[in-house]
Amino acid sequence: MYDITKWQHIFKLDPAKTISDEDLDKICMSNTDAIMIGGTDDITLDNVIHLMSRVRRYPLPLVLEIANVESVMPGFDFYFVPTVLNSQDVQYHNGILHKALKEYGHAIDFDEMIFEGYVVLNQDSKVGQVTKANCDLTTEDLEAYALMAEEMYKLPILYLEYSGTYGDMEMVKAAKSKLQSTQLFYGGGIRNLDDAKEVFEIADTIIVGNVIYDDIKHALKTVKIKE
Ligand code: 1GP
Repeated sequence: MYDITKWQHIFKLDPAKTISDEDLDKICMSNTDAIMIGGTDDITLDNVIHLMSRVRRYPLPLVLEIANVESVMPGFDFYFVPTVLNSQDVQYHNGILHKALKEYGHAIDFDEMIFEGYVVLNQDSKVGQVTKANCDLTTEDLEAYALMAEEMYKLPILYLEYSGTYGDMEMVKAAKSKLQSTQLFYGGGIRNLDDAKEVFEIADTIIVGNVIYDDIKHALKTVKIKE
């Protein structure tokens, strides 16, 4: 019912962080295309269900970006399943996924599952550390990952994850240059509308996270890329 390929802007909410009802209302009524619930640390069944029930009152697509098997629950429109292409730990390629499918494969509606190729580009970020990502990449390295996503794995999404820091636009351009069918997501360090516009000139979809929690006014303005 929802067409992910048309999404241009996503707000990512971290279930381990606190957001007031007032700010949540502004985020959900902001004309963003979707809300994604996701994070790296302290993602539990309890905090995911709590945030989901608060966001569910609003008529917009809701995605769970799966951080661990323990916090997965029914009730989302989509489940984004990351595979970290530059992780040096096989768990983050397909190890966790294998375990999950072994246990729950019979009960999964695969139409709701979206496989998301991740390239983590901020070594100091939590996700960089946890997944043991090799972030020391040249534009040629990144182009090869983009080809891997587009031509080999045929992934619907390639997500450049700069989490917490604003990325190198030359890298974003390099990834984009190899993509046609695969949708390019960019997340990391978008703090205001100017950042959002710059990234959105290259990427298909931008993800705005942290700034929601420390500068809601500027966070809301990033949605203006859609105008
Ligand atoms: C994090 O890509 C998202 O997973 C967004 O990054 O929190 O830096 O906006 P920021």
